[in-house]
Amino acid sequence: MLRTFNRPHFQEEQSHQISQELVTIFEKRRTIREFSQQKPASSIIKNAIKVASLAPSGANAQPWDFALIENKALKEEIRRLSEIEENQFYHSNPNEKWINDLKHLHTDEKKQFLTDAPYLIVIFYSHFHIDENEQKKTHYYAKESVGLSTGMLLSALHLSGLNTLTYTPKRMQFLNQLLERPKTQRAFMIIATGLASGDARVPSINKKTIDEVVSYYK
Ligand code: IYR
Repeated sequence: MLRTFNRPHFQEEQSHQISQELVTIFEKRRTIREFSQQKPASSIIKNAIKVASLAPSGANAQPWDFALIENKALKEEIRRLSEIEENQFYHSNPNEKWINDLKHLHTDEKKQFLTDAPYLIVIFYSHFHIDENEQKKTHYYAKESVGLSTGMLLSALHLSGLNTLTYTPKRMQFLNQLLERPKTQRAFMIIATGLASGDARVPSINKKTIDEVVSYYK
């Protein structure tokens, strides 16, 4: 069924001003690896997840599922299992080129942020679900959809004043066992969030300019 869309009022001047402010705000977003112990209210994280859950998705299947983790023992276990994965990654010959490409980011197999950050959000997605009539329902474009949702989550957290780290150990199956997720769910990403520590450092990297990323067809 279709219904009328309540079109928001568009005022070009205001729209332009907001778009300009967003550029300034998002230019300040950085991936943070050093977190303070200070814990923002969980309501902020929950609201950001609510925003993420409003993302568009293939056939509106909403193929995402979020695990919001504050539990200390669970974070320690995620860190322990991630560091096992990372030890293999950083000390394996076939990954030499990849590791070399990461040098400027100063990452290594130690993942202290997984225990320092007050919150870890694990985003899962699935390619199908079984509905109430035992019918298999496909989630079209599940990975694209969960990518959109994750982008909205990062944006919502950033606009709420929180810092984030996107983390993807090469193999994430251990998260299924640990978080008691069905086999149909796949871990997409771990987001560590909270506030950067006062002395947090970030790599000196540049983003491409607008003209490097857009071609105009007028
Ligand atoms: N998962 C590893 C390696 C790593 C991979 C990419 I691509 C990065 O942008 C950064 C790190 C790690 O987190 O150390």
